Amino acid sequence: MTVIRWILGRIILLLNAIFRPSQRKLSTEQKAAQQANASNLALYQFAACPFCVKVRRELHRLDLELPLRDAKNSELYRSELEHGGGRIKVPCLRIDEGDNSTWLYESNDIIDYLRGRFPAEAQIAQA
Ligand SMILES: N[C@@H](CCC(=O)N[C@@H](CS)C(=O)NCC(=O)O)C(=O)O
Repeated sequence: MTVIRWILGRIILLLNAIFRPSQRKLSTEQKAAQQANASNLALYQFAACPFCVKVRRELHRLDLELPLRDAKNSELYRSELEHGGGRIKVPCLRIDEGDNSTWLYESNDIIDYLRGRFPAEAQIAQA
């Protein structure tokens, strides 16, 4: 079962690398503004988890770079996820606001949140 899961994970990574989604075009200023706006976000994830791949593909589409925290291989990030979010399940988007953190689970909810926070129109308006 572990071997099958490993093989499936590699296939997912390979397909993801071959079929990259198209990326929106941001100017240097737009990209810098977007990155500054995203400075309180981090994605806890596993490299070969299909739901994490789905979220990373959305990040690519949005041309948004977030810290990717490997909760499978890093004891620190696994522990942060477990104690901060309440369970080890990925993907999970950590949203820091002051001393508080919101831990957003579910790939579809994360994608909806990112699309709402980084809409194309807002990028153009900031230009
Ligand atoms: N419905 C969830 C499914 C997430 C899910 O099942 N993630 C798996 C990895 S692919 C997980 O975290 N499993 C817990 C574990 O392996 O410890 C989503 O869309 O995010």
